[in-house]
Amino acid sequence: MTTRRPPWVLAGVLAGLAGLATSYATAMVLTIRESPVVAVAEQVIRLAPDAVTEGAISLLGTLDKPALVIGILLLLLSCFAGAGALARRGWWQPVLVWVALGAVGLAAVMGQRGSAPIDAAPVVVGLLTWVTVHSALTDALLRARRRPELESRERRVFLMVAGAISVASLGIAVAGRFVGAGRRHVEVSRRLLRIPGVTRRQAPPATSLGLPGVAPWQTPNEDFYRIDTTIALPAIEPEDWSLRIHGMVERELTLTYSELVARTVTESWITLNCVSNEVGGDLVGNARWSGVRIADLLADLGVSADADCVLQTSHDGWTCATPLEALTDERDAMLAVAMNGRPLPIEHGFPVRTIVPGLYGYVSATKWVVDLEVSTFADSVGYWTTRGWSAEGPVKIASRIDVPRSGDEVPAGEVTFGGVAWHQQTGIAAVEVQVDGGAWGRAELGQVPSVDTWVQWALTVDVPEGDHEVRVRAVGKDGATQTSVLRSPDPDGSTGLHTIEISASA
Ligand SMILES: Nc1nc2c(c(=O)[nH]1)N[C@H]1C(S)=C(S)[C@@H](COP(=O)(O)O)O[C@H]1N2
Ligand SMILES: [Mo]
Repeated sequence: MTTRRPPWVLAGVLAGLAGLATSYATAMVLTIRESPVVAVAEQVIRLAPDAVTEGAISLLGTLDKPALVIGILLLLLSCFAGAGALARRGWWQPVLVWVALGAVGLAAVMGQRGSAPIDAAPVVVGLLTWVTVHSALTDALLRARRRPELESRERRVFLMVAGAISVASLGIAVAGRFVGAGRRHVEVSRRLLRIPGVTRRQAPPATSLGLPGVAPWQTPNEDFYRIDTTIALPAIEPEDWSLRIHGMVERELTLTYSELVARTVTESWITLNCVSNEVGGDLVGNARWSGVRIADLLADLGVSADADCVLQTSHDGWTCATPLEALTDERDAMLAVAMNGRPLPIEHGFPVRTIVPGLYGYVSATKWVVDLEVSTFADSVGYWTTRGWSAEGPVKIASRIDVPRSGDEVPAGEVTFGGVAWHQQTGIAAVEVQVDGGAWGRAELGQVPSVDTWVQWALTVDVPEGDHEVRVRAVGKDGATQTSVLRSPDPDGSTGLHTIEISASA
């Protein structure tokens, strides 16, 4: 056994399969994605030249994708076996194989559209399992090599451990599939859902300035930023969802999903942003939200005159306290059921979330919302307000330069700068750009349907050769100019002007 190769190869293969099993189980339980192996297959399809994909399709018909996955699995098996064989020469020998496969896996999962940090978990868990099991098994083999007199005992140990690992891996993979089945089923329900009153496609009622590199006015769902405190996304079937509205009201109300969508559905373009966004950051997006106005719901319930907030609770236990006024005034604060014409993506709160124009998400935009308690700020604290963030979170005026990027080299002469600016509930009157502390130039603005969305801006400036510092500021429709005072996001949103450095060459 000590000199023969097969046990080493077997150890490598079993360890790799154990890693595949935990990786698959992690993907099923924690994400709404397929396993990393499928992610790699998708990247291969994406990166392969069209001729190759077309050739594969004509050769294999609709079997091209399963065939690709099987091919990747066979390649993985040979890597596992190779790592095992390498370990015979020294425990560190397989390290390169681990690093290489880990890197490919991570690149594939993080390169998926709309990937989130959690999508790395299956690769990390799988890799750790592989390395740990591999080391445990090859350890037994190394011991047998050192003590030939114990060989038959070590072999028994090896075989027992190997058998146990095989059974455990299979169990983990099956259990993962089982636990994740709920979320997968919700994803199917979501795709099949048609909500009356939700327009599938609608041209953005805004003019795009058409400057490449500037954030598109409408943020696609897959590119919309994501903030959540939960690890496993809530999986809620629409028919299992209900919302209780209670507290300081004369009449309580419990709404089912079908009762909710039977009401009048309002559609509104609203820019949502996160209080944690740094100056120039991208925790902001603009979408068309469809839902039921909260003001209309509350109007029938007899809200007490002493109430000043609504404590919102999500299915995952997240909470926030929202000013009652923002939920009852003219703005389109809503229980949203669709985003850009599609049922809410699970990660954005399916089946129902709150959207309140003009407030940061942490005090208003409850995903997977299940409970609204009319109350007072004196009696309510939300998740983030117990962690040092301010109780009130009105959105601050902000502007961002998207092109050129900081650090870019541009040809000297006419340079077109462009980006976005927002001040929900107030609106943007002007955007101004300044080069090297000179005079502020007024940018052209795109047309927008309301004060609740961001505005694209563009300005062409003559830039001489050399290094330059460029800043942007917005002026609100209330006449107030964005402050240049730099403040960190904590406790109620960052301030300061987005500044980039570029160098212009002849
Ligand atoms: N249930 C739940 N809702 C939540 C959060 C959360 O962590 N859990 N994060 C909030 C924060 S801080 C923001 S900025 C927005 C982000 O919404 P998005 O992930 O759809 O962009 O959701 C809000 N709603
Ligand atoms: Mo946020």
